[in-house]
Amino acid sequence: MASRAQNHLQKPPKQPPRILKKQWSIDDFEIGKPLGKGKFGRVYLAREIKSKYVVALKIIFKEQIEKYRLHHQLRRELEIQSSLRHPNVLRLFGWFHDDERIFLILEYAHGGELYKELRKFRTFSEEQAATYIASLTQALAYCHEKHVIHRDIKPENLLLDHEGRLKIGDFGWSVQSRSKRRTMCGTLDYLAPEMVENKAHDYAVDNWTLGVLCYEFVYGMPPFEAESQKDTFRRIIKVDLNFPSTPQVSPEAKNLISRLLVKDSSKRLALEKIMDHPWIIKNANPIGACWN
Ligand code: AK6
Repeated sequence: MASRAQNHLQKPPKQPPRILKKQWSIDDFEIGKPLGKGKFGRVYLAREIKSKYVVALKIIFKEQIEKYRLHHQLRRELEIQSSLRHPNVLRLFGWFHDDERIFLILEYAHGGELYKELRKFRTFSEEQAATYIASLTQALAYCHEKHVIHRDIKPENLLLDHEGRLKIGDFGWSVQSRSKRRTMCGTLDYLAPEMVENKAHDYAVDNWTLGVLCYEFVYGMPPFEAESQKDTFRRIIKVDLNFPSTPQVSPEAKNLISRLLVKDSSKRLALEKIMDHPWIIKNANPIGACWN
């Protein structure tokens, strides 16, 4: 008893919180099952041994980064991303490296990839679609405020947490998306006309992509899908938008889509206005989670 009282009187040793001091290493983690292959590396389920905290650990080979001379860009992007804190933006908790590899400590989204859900159910209900669009809108408004733009917000990059909340799980870097555009088919689908035409672009590219996603969530396919890249390109720059008669979609949803898929980027509905749109007000779950 006496010793405890004495301890109580002792000044606690001045020590910065563990999280700030900590230099992570691979030995701090137990590695689990692979979660997938991303650009420049693989992602594994992992657990920080001491705290038992479950994370996603992305392993990037330095050789790859050096080959594409991405070292400075990667560093800068990681600094920015680790400062982002939003319930709908996947967290980057930190990073460390050894001789050959760079490790990113990422938030683990237990619900997995949104596009798998979309493929499974083909379409989402308007309530679910509006909830995802509202979550995305808020995440993007936050990112724009922090001057982070051109997020690669196609369904493959959207994750769901254990409560069904949407998380933007990936980030579109200019270098990344340029190389992707050359090597991957179908990625044109989500790009704004000014981007496919290689013109100057700004925050409004994300508003276009919201329109594309909203369409895909309710119709089950992106609006400008075509046999070839060339045809998709043509349909995007013409804004060749049509609404099939099935599945049946409310006029309010079509209205929102039409106000986002506008060629003139300055005339696209602003993010704040999306949150006030009747379709969002009527359908979105304000908690931002969907329990099916
Ligand atoms: C997968 C899941 C979680 C997580 C904040 C690399 C880079 C050159 C990121 C990145 C930050 C940076 C990078 C990637 C991500 C992801 C899926 C998302 O690689 N940067 C090389 C330049 C830049 O996020 N994000 O990779 S990994 C995760 C799954 C699968 C199921 N549940 N939860």
